[in-house]
Parts: sequence; structure tokens; C-alpha cells
Amino acid sequence: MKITRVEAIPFAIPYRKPLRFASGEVHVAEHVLVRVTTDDGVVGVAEAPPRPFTYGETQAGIVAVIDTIFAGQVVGLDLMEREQIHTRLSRTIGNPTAKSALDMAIWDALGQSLGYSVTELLGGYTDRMHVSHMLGFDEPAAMVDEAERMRDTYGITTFKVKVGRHPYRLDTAVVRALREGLGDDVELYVDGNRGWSASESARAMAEMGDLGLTFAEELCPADDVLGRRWLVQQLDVPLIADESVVTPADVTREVLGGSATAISIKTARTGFTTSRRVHHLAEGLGVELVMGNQIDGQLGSLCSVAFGSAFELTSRRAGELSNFLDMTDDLLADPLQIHGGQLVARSGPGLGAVIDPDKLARYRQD
Ligand code: MUC
Ligand code: MG
Repeated sequence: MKITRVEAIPFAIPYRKPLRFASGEVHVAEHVLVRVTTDDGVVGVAEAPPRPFTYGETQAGIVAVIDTIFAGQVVGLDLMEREQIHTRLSRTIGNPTAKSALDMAIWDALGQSLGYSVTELLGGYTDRMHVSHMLGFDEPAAMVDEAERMRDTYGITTFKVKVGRHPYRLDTAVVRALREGLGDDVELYVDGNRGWSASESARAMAEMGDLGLTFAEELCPADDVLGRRWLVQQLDVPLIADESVVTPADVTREVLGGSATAISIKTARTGFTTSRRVHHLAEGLGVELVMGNQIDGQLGSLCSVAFGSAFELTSRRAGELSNFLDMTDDLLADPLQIHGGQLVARSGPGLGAVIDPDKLARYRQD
């Protein structure tokens, strides 16, 4: 079970329509497929979705850092030497998406080698999650139409609504239109991607006070240290920390500092090894978890559901697992299917992901 080869393959697949939010927009999924091969001929896979406007990682940068730094740190190690792998990758600060894809491809190879699914290896709590769909910026009527289509086609009844625009009235109008259009049976929460100040956030949340929101996420920057603590005190829903909590230490700082009361786990950002640490930390701190979406493709969404299904705390809430539906195509030979508002983690071994060679040939950029 020794790692003999690591490949980082850039690929690009267009979106049907761009996904827009306060910190950026995505028109094409310019991701990186990471493949890890062992001396037994097992091949583990995962995908890295760069978010340059959030973490500063780019597709070219991910390929370069894997090829020139991370591959050399893991080749020659056994798949079971998981803490050795983690320690070596952790010497480099930053590059969370590159490290995570490599980590998850190694777990996939480990699961295949041992004959267990990644979900079983991690915790084996259940095999599925409820799905939450992320609605990008648009006019109120268009966002209600999209939510209705997701509900009627896939049975999805939880929606994360992107907010953080100026002035905030367009966003509050969207959330009101969603509540009026979809009724009280759907769950709604908002994500500002740091677009508002603490006081704007407080005013907008007060204006939406009658709309029964479940959470608010990253409404203002965590660096507004006192402002965000003040905001958390105003809110009657948990404030989810997302891009402000890239490491377990960030989680500790945000939660103990009073600037966050729930945490988004993104496997694209913390892989399986560090996501597990974040999960255990959140459990110990007594804060809720949501499985977030770094605008993942199908392979990334499969990783999220594999992790989220492994634990009670992560499967309690709907996970953000559906935005691959916005893409025109994908790499998986057997596409993911959402039915009755749920996505099932594959029974393995490993992640149960098979890459379609023709699709990879069509979309790869190298
Ligand atoms: C989210 O939850 O913020 C947008 C940017 C990013 O990094 O992830 C998405 C979704
Ligand atoms: Mg977010």
C-alpha cells in the first residue's frame, strides 16, 4: 500500500449559468483532478476546486504546489501512515484545497485497498444526507423559480441564499420572496461571504426577523473582531463561520472569541483528515456543523457526502451537495443522483468514484 505516484490534472467544464455571490463568481469549473497510485496498482481520486477570490489558490497554482512540493512529501509512504502524511503536508501554511484533494485521494486509495467505503472508515454513522441547494445572486423572481425547480425536480427543501449585496434591500427582498413563494415547509439560511459590515448585517437580519431563518453565515469579515462579536450577540440564529475557519485553530479562535456559533466543514478545504479534527473539535465545543460546498463538482460532492454521512453531527443538518447540477457535464462515469432531497454516499470500496476516461480526455487542460 505504498504511494508510488501523484498526478495533478487540470480540467475545465463550463457552468450552465454563472454562480454569483458577494466575494466572486464562477463561470467555468477550472478544477484539478488528483490521482494517487500505489505499488499494488490501486488509484485513488479527488478533485480540488480553486477559489482564488477566497483562498488565493488558482488551478495552475494547485497543479504546481502538488507537483513540486506535496507529491514528493507523500511518495514512498504507506497509505496507513496517515499522521505522517498529515504532518508533512501541514509544514506548508495555506494551500488548503491542494492539500485536501491529495488527502482525500489517499483515503480513497486506502478504502479501496482495505475493502471499506470512506464513510465506514471515518465513522460509518449512516449512508446518506439531506441536500441543501445554494442559490446564487439574481432577481427575486428568478431565485424563487430556481428554488421551485430544485424542490419539484429533486425534492430539495433546504436553501442557502447568497446575500451581501449593496444596498441590502435586494437581498432581503429575495429572502422574503422565497419565504412567500415556497411557504413555511422549506428551510432558509443566508450566506454573506463577508459582503456586509457588522452593522449592515444586523440591520438586514432585523429586517428578515419574521422570515424564520435557520442560520446566518459569514455575513461580515471575521477580522472585524469586535464588530462580529457584537453582531453574534444581536442574532437569534447561530452565525456560521465558513471561510474564516480554514484550520482547527481558526475554529477555536472564532468560537472561543465569541465571533461564531456554528461551523461549516468543507472537505474541499480540510480534506478528510482535518475535517475529522474539526468535527471532533466542534463536538467538544458544543457548536453545530453544516457540510458546506466550495462549489464542488460531482467528485467533490461525493467526498462531502462521504464525510457528512460518517458522523451524527454532520448528517443532522442538510449538506450543501447540489451545485454540481449547475455544471454542463462532469467527470464521473456514473453521475450522482439526488432523489427525495437526499444524496447517498457510495458503498465503496473507497469513494466508489469511477472517472470516465473519454470525459477526462475531453476536459483536461494539460
Ligand atoms: C460558500 O459557502 O461560501 C462561495 C465561495 C466559496 O469559497 O464557497 C462558496 C460557497
Ligand atoms: Mg459560505
